[in-house]
Parts: sequence; structure tokens; C-alpha cells
Amino acid sequence: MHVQAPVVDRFREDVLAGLARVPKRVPPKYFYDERGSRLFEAICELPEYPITRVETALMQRHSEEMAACLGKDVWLIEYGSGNSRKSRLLLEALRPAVYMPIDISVEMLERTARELALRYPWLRIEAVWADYAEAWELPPVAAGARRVAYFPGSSIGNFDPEEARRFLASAARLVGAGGGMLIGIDLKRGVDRLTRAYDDPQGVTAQFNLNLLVRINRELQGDFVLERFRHVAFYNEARGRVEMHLQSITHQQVAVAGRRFGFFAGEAMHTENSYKYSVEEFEELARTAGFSPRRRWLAGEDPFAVLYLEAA
Ligand code: AVJ
Repeated sequence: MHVQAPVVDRFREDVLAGLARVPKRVPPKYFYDERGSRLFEAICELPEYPITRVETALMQRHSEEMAACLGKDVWLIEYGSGNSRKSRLLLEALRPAVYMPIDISVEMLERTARELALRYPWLRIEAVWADYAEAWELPPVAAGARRVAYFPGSSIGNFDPEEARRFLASAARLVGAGGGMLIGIDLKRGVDRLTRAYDDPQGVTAQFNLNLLVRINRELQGDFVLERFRHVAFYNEARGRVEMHLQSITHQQVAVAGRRFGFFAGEAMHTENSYKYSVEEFEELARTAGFSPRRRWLAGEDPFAVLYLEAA
């Protein structure tokens, strides 16, 4: 495993800085501790959350075509590999020279790498423990190979459009001219369906959101009382994004890592944005980042797209 150190100590810094801001906010990448990663897997199974199901169906239907498009002997670099469930379809069709999963959760990465090694004895795996949104370096072993990035799940939706552009530009540099990116994009659709996907009646998404406080309590000696916060999710049409917040039910003081922070009743801490695009909007964004859109695979039933972009 290739370890990129910054993952370890940023959490404290980011949480303390985020709690000191107005409005308060914590970056969504911190959802994914062990429990958070499991809760996210549970979200993916919810009838209200179509992304994973629809994208998996697309991958099933078109993996051969996608593989042909990506080409032979590629290094497949996956940003935020998680349980690599969707990647399996691609791995089987593509049989890449190397699979390089990158993830922020080391437990997830180790488990997934072990499972894949058992399932695909022919596959060379070079796992990277890193925060893909931060500066990280391609291990030198990858130099000279044809590289394709895989970024499924519409995870790019967590970035603001400007951050997304910078991220895509850095990915374009990383894969280099002639390399590419296969990316899953959740598309704009009706407000009601969007809201329900992030506020399911079973409350799994609420648990996922609140788990951030559980993690802060455990890892940063916090004293958040979960019952005093509530999960809020809504579609912000003007910005084209679903927002998640944790809203303080009462006026209260909270301690984290020896510091105190006040919340007034109704104050919201912003925990996530999930931007939704149209295919045209996204392809335009990709062009400004140095990619040429080459192919689209669109889901019929729910608006979702997998796009192949080639780095110029
Ligand atoms: C993993 C960022 C794609 O935004 O849909 C799911 C995370 N948050 N439910 C998304 C998430 C609440 C998910 N991404």
C-alpha cells in the first residue's frame, strides 16, 4: 500500500476551522470513517437513492463498450474506490494492467484490496491511501503507463463547480495526454425525487449525517449530544445542488478538542453539497479543464450519465 500521510492529521484542523466559521461547516469527506462507510453502503441500497443502482445497471449493460473505449494495458486509477463494487464490472471487462484504488478510509481500502486479490488472481493492485481531493502523487511505478481515471458515483458532485474544474484539471495532468477519465454524473431531475434521495423515510441518511458528530466525539474528544441535532436536506435550485446540514435544535455549547463552540437554536452546520448537472453543462466544465468529451452512456429510467473524457 502506498500511504500519503496528510489524511491522518487534517481532521482536527478542518473541524476546528469549520466550527469557527459563519456559517459552520465540515467537509463531507469526513463522513467516511468505518461506520460512515457502512452507512453509505446502506444508503446505496435504499429505494429512494437511485444513483448506485442506476449506475451499476449502466455499467452492466455497457462495460464491454466502455472497456473497448478505454483500450488495452491501461492503469485504472479509481478516485474514492470504497467497496469497489461497480469497479468489478469494469475490471472484468477491461482487465487493466494495474488497478490503483485510492481511498481516504484505510479500513475500506484494505478490505477491498484483499477481496479483489482473492476474486481476481490475475489482477495487479496498487492501493493508495490518500485524500484524492488533496495534492497527492502518483507512485513512480505508474510513470510511462497509459492511465485512465475512474470516478463513479457522481462523487464529483461534492465539489463546487470551480473546485470541480480544478479537480478535473489536476486529473487531466495526472493521466497525461492520451489518457482519460470515465466518470459518473448524477443529472438534474425533479425536486421531490432529489430531496427524498437525501432524506429517506428510514432515516439512514440522517444517521449518516449525524455520524459526523459521533466521529468528532470519538476522535476529537467532542461532547455533541446527538438528540440535540437534526438532519436537514433540501434541493437548492438556484445553485443546482442538494444541501445537507445538521441543525441545532436548541441553543447550546459544544466542546471539541478542548475548545468551546456556541450554537443558537435553529443554527445549521453545512455538511455536504451534491451538485447535479446536465450532460451539456458537465461536458462544458470538462472542456475548460482540458478534457475532450468522447462518449456518453445515458440511463433511461433515472437521469444518470457515464461519460468518457480524453485528456488533451
Ligand atoms: C458519494 C457524494 C455521491 O452526494 O449522493 C449520499 C453522498 N450523501 N447521501 C451523494 C451522499 C448523502 C453521495 N456521494
